[in-house]
Amino acid sequence: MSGAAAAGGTLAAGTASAAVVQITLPEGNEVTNLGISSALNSLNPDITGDGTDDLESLQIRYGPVNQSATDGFILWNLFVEFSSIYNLAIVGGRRQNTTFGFVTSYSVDLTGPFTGFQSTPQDKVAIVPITFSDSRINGGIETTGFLEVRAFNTSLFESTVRLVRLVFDDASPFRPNSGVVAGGTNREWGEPAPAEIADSAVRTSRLNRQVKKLKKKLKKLRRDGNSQKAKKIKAKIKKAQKRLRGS
Ligand SMILES: [Ca+2]
Repeated sequence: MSGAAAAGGTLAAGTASAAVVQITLPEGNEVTNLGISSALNSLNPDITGDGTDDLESLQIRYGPVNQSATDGFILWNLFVEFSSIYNLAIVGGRRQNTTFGFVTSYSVDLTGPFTGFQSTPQDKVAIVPITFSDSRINGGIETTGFLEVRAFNTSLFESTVRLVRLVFDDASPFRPNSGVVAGGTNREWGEPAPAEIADSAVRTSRLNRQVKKLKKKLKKLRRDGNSQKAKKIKAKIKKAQKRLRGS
């Protein structure tokens, strides 16, 4: 990802947990303003994917705004608000100065008021605290997590705001107070933790060794004509193979 990373929300106190996970949002969950009079809006407010909207206060505004009454700047902007608590302005555009005409100027701001204009397109990512409920997450208790948002200028008149991922603690409804970084990656929700994967690998390896050993034993017993014992070993192999398929 190009552009500077900017933390959109401070990681305030919450409950520490090792169970921080993310839901990677499908590609194309974004809105782009097309010039000054329209927008291509594909923002999906159901970020958990259960069919119920999570961003109830989502507001999108676009078009020319009078940035400053005193110097006459006009800005083509895109403004997205995710909740009534955390207002995020994502702005891009070209300025027009009443005295000097058009000025090539870009700006993206994820945290509030404009921080300035640049001569090149801007690209920023931030994490925004949000609250949501989903019956599959924390038993349906209202959970606070972070929504990662990327905002970038696509041209002089167009900017995009893209929802990237939802990060939360799937063992606590409180927002994680560590382990979440704008532009970072967390374990995908629903996927086993590394410890579980390691456990599974150890179990598989042990069962494989067991099967190999039993097969060797079976071969010897058959050679020796001990069919009764061979039958028992064969059953053991079958059992281990069944466990292998399930591991
Ligand atoms: Ca949802």
